[in-house]
Amino acid sequence: MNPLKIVFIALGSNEGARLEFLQRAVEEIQKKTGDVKSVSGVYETPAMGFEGRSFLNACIAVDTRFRPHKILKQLLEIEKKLGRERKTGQGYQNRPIDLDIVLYEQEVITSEELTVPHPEMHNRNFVLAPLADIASEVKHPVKNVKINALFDTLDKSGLTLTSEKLQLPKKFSFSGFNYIAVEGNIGAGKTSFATMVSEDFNAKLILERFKDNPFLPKFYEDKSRYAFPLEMSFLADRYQQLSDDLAQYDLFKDFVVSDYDVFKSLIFAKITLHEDEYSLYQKLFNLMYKELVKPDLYVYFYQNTERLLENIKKRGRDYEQNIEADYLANINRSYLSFIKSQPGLNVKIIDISELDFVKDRQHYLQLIQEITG
Ligand code: PH2
Ligand code: MG
Ligand code: MG
Repeated sequence: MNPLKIVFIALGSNEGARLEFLQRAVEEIQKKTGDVKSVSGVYETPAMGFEGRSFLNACIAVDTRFRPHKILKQLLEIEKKLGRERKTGQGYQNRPIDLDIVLYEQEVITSEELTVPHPEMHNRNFVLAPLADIASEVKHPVKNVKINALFDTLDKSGLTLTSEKLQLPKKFSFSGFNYIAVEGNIGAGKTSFATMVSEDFNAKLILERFKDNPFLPKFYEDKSRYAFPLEMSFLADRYQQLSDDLAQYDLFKDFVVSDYDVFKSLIFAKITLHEDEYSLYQKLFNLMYKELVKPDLYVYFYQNTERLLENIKKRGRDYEQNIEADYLANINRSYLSFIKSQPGLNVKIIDISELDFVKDRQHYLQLIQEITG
């Protein structure tokens, strides 16, 4: 999962219902590329560099996890979807929609398909005027000059700010939730998803600290010898982390999302412990469980065994590489029977076996919709 980056995109239209094309492009970018954070005013400018109807131009700022070349591909797809046909032959043509990457953080890219910053941006008032609305203090990474300063140097004849407004797309809302636990099998994608949600929706993130557990690698070597200390130390860690982190209210966050629920301890213990060990374990678990804040939503990601194994291989933790399909299938069954036994828990079981929410933002948004809707 890539970190969030900010990309500035210039929009232009000089054919058909120009404002509508700009607005539809904003909606498509929200779906495909990332969260549209701000929109500029809408400017009218004569077609520059060719004879044609005048343009409406605007710029938007987008939070994205995609790399520039991928975004270029997405923008070309959106242009096509909105009816743009690129005719062969040189020179500029009228177009219902043109979408250009103007800035991607402070990165400088020169490849055959893509140049960032946009090579003409500093000469174009139809780019700099809207860009200055939303990024006046941002520096052009090559010229090393702020956008508003670049704009000041340009001739502004022919440029008019219209009274038209672009709308920010409708956003999903997690209001009404205080604490969401994301659960699922080993390799289901709990951590990626919880992390994305926390970044995109301003939630406090609680991640399981499995890396610190010295018994985990040993356990995979010799299960029956190390299961009890492993399960005990997981329980102690999880109890401590959840009671600390959930009690500590963060004024600046809207809710909490975690990549596990404490019940996970019991589910795994039931599989890995001998019967007598398990009943001892259960006693302790119940004492601790009573004290903990419960999630108001428990999301269970169902993933098929084949893809779990694929994901485990991809993330490449040494000690996980010998996990067997049967063990994963068993864990899944145990989760489902646990869920059935908890009528008081607000659960959403979501089948993610057809989804790739890290690569495909539409899949991600589909999940967000299922969870919040
Ligand atoms: N885009 C061009 C060429 N000329 N002129 C205006 N006014 N607005 C544009 O967006 C524009 C242009 C190439 O993409
Ligand atoms: Mg262009
Ligand atoms: Mg273009």
